[in-house]
Amino acid sequence: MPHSATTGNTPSNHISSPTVSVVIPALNEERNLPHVFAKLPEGIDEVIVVDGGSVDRTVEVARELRPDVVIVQQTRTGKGNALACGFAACTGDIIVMIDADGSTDPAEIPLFVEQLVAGADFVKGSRFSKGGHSHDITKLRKLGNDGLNLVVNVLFGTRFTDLCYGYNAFWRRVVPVLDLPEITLPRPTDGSKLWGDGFEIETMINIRAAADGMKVGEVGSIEHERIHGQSNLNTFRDGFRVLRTIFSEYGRMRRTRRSGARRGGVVVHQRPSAVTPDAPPAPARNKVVNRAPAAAVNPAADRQHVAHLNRGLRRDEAGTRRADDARAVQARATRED
Ligand SMILES: Nc1nc2c(ncn2[C@@H]2O[C@H](COP(=O)(O)OP(=O)(O)OP(=O)(O)O)[C@@H](O)[C@H]2O)c(=O)[nH]1
Ligand SMILES: [Mg+2]
Repeated sequence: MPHSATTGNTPSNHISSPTVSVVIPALNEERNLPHVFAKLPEGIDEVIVVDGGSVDRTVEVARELRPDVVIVQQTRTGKGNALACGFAACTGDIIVMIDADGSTDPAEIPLFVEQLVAGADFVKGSRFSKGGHSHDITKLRKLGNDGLNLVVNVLFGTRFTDLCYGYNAFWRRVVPVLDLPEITLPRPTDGSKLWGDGFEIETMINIRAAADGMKVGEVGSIEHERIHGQSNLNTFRDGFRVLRTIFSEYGRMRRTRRSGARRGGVVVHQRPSAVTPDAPPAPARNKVVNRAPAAAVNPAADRQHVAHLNRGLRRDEAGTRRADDARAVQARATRED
């Protein structure tokens, strides 16, 4: 994955009718895909299903549901690697990442797109901000999520309300800034995962977006229970990986600042929610998300949504990310314990 493209730190995104790619990592989700695809809003330009070597009919079902679906086979294992492979295959202006298990509602995509069009670089779904809710999270995981969230907010000065939720959307030009593990690196022969290939990916992406000075917004999102099948996530093992990710990202941020790659302070002040009281009711959300008439998005109102978002780096600051930083990240791609 190239690391030299421009960052997402822009004062405004200047695209009112962006094309939208949806990336869906899937591991044995044949029974859930029909529910997910049925709720995709009209006007999505590209649907990319990243298969993790499913042993069921995930790939066939995806093709039956949507003949124009792009199927990507991931290069290693884990959700993180699946997402990196999916991002690399995207051609849309905007990338939305959702799950294949029915827990994330594709009908919410327009809310994310509207915030991006209004000027955000990166928009995070949140189950715990206004308009959000989870029908799925257990008390233990909520406790863990709250604790991890607090650690991040203290260390990075952010105001995330839901660190470990994987429903995000961002401009495609943000991808290189995320510095995800190179998809062409070989799969470890001992069966372990490269750092960033597992469920820590969501935390890594969220922190890097904020620490890089992007304008980060949050959208209230309702998480549903997985419809069929079992979770691939292990609360303690993956919770520990997330904690490790937080500290490793903190070190990364400090190294980057020391190296002078960024002159400004860390830019990290999100409001709990970017959803306003006059946000459209649920049925109205299911509208065309791209190539919408200009009137579908109220620029003035949406500016207010993002006015509170963290300050983006100036373009010249953003352009100073160094190649050696990218190499350092690769060098740190350590193996799973
Ligand atoms: N391609 C691919 N997809 C994966 C892999 N692991 C998980 N996924 C997909 O990633 C999404 C989220 O995985 P889940 O197992 O539901 O984990 P989760 O949503 O984080 O956790 P729960 O809240 O317990 O469901 C689903 O669409 C999975 O099919 C993987 O190794 N490869
Ligand atoms: Mg799930």
